[in-house]
Amino acid sequence: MLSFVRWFALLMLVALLAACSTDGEIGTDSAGTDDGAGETPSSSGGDTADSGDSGGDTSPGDGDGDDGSGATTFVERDGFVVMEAETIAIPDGHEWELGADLAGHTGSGYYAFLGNRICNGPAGSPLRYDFTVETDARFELRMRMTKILHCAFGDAREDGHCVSKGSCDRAGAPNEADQCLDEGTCLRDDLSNDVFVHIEDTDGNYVAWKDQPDDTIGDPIKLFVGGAETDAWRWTNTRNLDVSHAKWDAHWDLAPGAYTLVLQGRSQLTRVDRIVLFDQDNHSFSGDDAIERAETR
Ligand SMILES: [Ca+2]
Repeated sequence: MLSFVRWFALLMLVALLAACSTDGEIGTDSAGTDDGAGETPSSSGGDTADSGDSGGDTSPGDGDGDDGSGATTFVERDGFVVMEAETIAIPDGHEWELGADLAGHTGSGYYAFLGNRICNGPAGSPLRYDFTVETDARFELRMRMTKILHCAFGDAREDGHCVSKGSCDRAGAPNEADQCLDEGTCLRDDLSNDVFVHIEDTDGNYVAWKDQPDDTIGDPIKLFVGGAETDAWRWTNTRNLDVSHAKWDAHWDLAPGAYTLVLQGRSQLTRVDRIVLFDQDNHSFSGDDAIERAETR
């Protein structure tokens, strides 16, 4: 009888240990799921348009995994990396479209951003341009873009432009004489002129630009195109990175190696034709030259 009690107790002990072991396995599986299948935040932004200049809900390095990169790597040739915006495919669901109607573009066309509002909005719809450099140098980023005229809702001055800044709500395009004729609308020529940019290394680490303020490292940064012209192609200038209206040179000190330029949308209907990075230690930039150069890939 005693023997039976001992045998029964041993059986219960084994059953108890087995139950404990099962609990442990469940815990491990749960933690693993959290690590491996976290939800990727939406890159197309929410309803936070008109927020700050360098904001955005798309952190560098959180690529959607379907970004279309990998097929094309651009290279440095004679100090220049030359890329047509439209060479990289637009990933599914990203808010860009190929255009070709505006004359004077290079390559087969340009990309226009369809997200956000005409004033601004959060970073989203990343396009990734892989490139390599072979020179240890300071590279300057230039992008060929356009501004676009809009009719916005608001009060017009005598010349038809908006009093103050008008609204960010688009009321359509002006007529051929660049006038907004509808009641309660006015002309704006300071919109649809910027994107977000940053550079990553091959591990997805953020590569800061020269003298970048510490509190902006990791952020997509606004790059705008200036000038008075609209609906005309124009290169960004050297000092067109913008952090809360402070301007910075678009200069990165790069060691030889592989990188990715990440371009994201900011204001709606901004158009990007061509992108150049050049070794500004040893070369100078001219807009005509940058148009005539062949793509480097
Ligand atoms: Ca182009």
